[in-house]
Amino acid sequence: LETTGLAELGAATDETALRAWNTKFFGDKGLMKAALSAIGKIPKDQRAAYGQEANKVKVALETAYESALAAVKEAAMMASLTTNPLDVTLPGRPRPRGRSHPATQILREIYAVFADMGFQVYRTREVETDEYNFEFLNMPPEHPARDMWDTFHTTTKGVVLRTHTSPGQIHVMRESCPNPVRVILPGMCYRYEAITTRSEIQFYQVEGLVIGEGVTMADLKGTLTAFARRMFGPERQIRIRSSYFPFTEPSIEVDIDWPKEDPNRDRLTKGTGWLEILGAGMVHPTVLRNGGYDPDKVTGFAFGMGPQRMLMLKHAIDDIRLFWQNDLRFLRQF
Ligand code: FA5
Repeated sequence: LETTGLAELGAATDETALRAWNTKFFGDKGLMKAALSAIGKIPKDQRAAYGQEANKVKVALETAYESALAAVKEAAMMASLTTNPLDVTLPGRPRPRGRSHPATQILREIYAVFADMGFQVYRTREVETDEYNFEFLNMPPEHPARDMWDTFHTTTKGVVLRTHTSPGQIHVMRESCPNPVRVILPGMCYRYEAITTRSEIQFYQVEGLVIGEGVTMADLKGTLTAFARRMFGPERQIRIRSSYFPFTEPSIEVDIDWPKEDPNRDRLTKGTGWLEILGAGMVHPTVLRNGGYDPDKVTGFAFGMGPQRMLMLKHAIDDIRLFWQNDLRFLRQF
């Protein structure tokens, strides 16, 4: 059996032939099994010797089979390597890497600055009722200040796309009252206005709201100054002008000075050297009351900024429409 086995194994030159050989000798109905079970017919005194001999044959054939199989596999691999040579020294193909949108990047920068000052991020809805977008913010239905925000109305009466992030103030107050508040509210806003290089119908705002005992205008000023320094560099000055919003009293607008050495200064600041970045003020007592707070016990400040306009300034981007056009030539620069 050993002689025929080895001879037939030698004749098998590929894996299929080897596997057929294995079935013939070691399969359930194979020759080796038959030879081993034949031990019952051997006279008792010869059985031990027969068994030993049979085992030797089995081991010899098994070992020969394993090495023949390994040799065939090795040969197959070498053949495939020479027909399809693989050059491991070639440089790899670069995988195109995605990146976050510039608007997302500037938002994250803003979150980081405010996080360091202890502000939490709070998200609220983009679809609001007229009450939250206007009335609770001290703008009753016929209030002329509503004209400041050209509004997208929905087919449901009294439901609008928020024109600013300020309605989030009311949500935060109603959830937090009577506790102090220190949050920023980032999100998308919508305005039914003419699209220009500086105005889109859809844009981000970041609202800020702080409420507590003894919160003053000085806190607002300090917070915004610290923010502007971190965002635009430690040399920057901020200028505070008085302004008007129905939901803050007093109200201010904040400009930052633009570096004198920047050749784009005049164009970016319309020749003034200053650039407006946000509106802000002390939360109006009526708004505090609408949020559930007692204006005799607590005060607060709020601000609303346009992160995309800030990014435009930092990088001298001269058209806000580039943000949503998804032109890769623009997006890849950030
Ligand atoms: C407001 O929306 C007030 N809610 C801000 C505020 C909050 C005041 C809290 C007081 C207290 P305003 O309409 O000025 O204000 O918008 C604020 C900022 O949003 C602007 O300075 C600008 O950066 C950005 N912004 C406004 N409209 C557009 C637009 N159409 N496209 C891009 N950015 C815009």
